[in-house]
Amino acid sequence: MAESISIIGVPMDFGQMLRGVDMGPAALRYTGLIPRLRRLGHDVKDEGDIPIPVRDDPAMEGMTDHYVKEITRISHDVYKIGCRVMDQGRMPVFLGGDHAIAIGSVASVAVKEPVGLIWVDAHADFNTPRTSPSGNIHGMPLAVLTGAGYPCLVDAGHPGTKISLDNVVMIGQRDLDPGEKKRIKSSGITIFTMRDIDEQGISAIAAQIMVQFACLKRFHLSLDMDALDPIEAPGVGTPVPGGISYREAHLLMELFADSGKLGSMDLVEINPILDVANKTSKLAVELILSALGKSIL
Ligand code: B3U
Ligand code: MN
Ligand code: MN
Repeated sequence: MAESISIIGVPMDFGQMLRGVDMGPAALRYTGLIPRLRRLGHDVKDEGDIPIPVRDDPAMEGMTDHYVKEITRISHDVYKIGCRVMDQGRMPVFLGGDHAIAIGSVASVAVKEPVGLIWVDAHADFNTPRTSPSGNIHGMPLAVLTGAGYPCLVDAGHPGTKISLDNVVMIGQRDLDPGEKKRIKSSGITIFTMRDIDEQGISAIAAQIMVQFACLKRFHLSLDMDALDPIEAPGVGTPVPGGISYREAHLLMELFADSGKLGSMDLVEINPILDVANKTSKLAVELILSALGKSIL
């Protein structure tokens, strides 16, 4: 189905320590995301990039608190533009940036009605400041969205929890921190780790998710490119071996498209400096196209 899509670049790199992930939106545009979506028949509007301070700007000096204040402010900006796009009846596609951009993006798509959230990632991003070994905020957005962690981040956009734990599904995890594991187990959140993918297959998992989301009108896909195997997606800051294959990822996107319920998405964590001949951006664009209706036949 032809969609009205708005592309929102969020070149934010404050959620982790490596520079380069701020170039993600540029790499995705360079790879032809927008003309290729138009060729699929979609009406695409490019909202450009949200202004983000540069990290080596002298004004940023002394910010040693993992940039919590900056990320809070940027989350408000992401939230505002996401809300505007939703009010226009368009589908927002947020281009990161690191995964902390999801604090604002997911908040904006879940304002009017409950939505499902599918978190495709090698990690769970379910740390709080207490459980995080790194302190990096990109390891925390799913915790924040479900109401745990820094209060200023939990309250970004509008006060309080944005998504109920019952409406969240994680896929592709293979690198969890000890405290994060405990939080996952006690939360009862639905998680399909790499072991589950190996045992059950990606299509059986997609079918289970659609049963879980049967009462919801739409879902948001938050796709961290490190969910993929680093052989396919080397341009990420924290690669973890044993990831989702090229074919599994495409099938998952095609099944999401078939569901007719994909309402919005994030594509995050591409670091073009670490990439090999733009391989990760090329794959990311292909996956976005598959999620938005490109089919083999
Ligand atoms: N769980 C670790 C590592 C990590 C999370 N997200 C990414 N890496 N990309 C942490 O720092 O919280
Ligand atoms: Mn992530
Ligand atoms: Mn990750």
